[in-house]
Amino acid sequence: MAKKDSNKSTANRNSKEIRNSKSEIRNSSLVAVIMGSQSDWDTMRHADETLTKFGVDHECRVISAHRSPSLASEFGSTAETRGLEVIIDAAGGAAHLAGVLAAHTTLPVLGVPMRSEALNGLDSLLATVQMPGGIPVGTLAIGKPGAVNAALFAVAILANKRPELRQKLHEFREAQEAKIRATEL
Ligand code: RP5
Repeated sequence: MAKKDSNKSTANRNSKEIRNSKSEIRNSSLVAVIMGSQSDWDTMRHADETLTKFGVDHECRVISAHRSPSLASEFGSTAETRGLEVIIDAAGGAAHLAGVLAAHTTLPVLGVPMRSEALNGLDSLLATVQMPGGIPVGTLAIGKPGAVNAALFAVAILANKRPELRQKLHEFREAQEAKIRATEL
């Protein structure tokens, strides 16, 4: 079981458990990026890259609400005690993964609807966003923008108690603005 280390001033926690595999379960992760299928990775790697850019310890895993229901239940039920603080969930089609994980944890769950073949992601969007009252899922945009914004939202949540992350968010916004101001057509 993860022991929370409130004395750390950075988002990175030194941990013996850290190795290279993205899907390894780590006791140091603050954010979990979960997706329903490996086919979601091409989109969700943008969440991974954004979290890496901000230096946030995280793990990326495939867990399916319908293909591996007991794993989804186990992951959601143990997320809080493992020390995770935010869960990002991506799924496509009848996208119930975020809702299922949210049902098992009180941690903030951010849903990213995947672009689908049949309905171009509208099915995923509605399935993720239309949670009945009582179990919230914060739903982002379909596809890559949603993946990036879910990671930024996770950073913003973590930044409430981590001034160094707040500073990085300010710098990120400033860099974006500078780029727009410098744009010549
Ligand atoms: C969902 O079904 C996944 O999240 C994915 O977006 C979609 C299709 O999965 P695959 O058939 O490509 O594995 O569960």
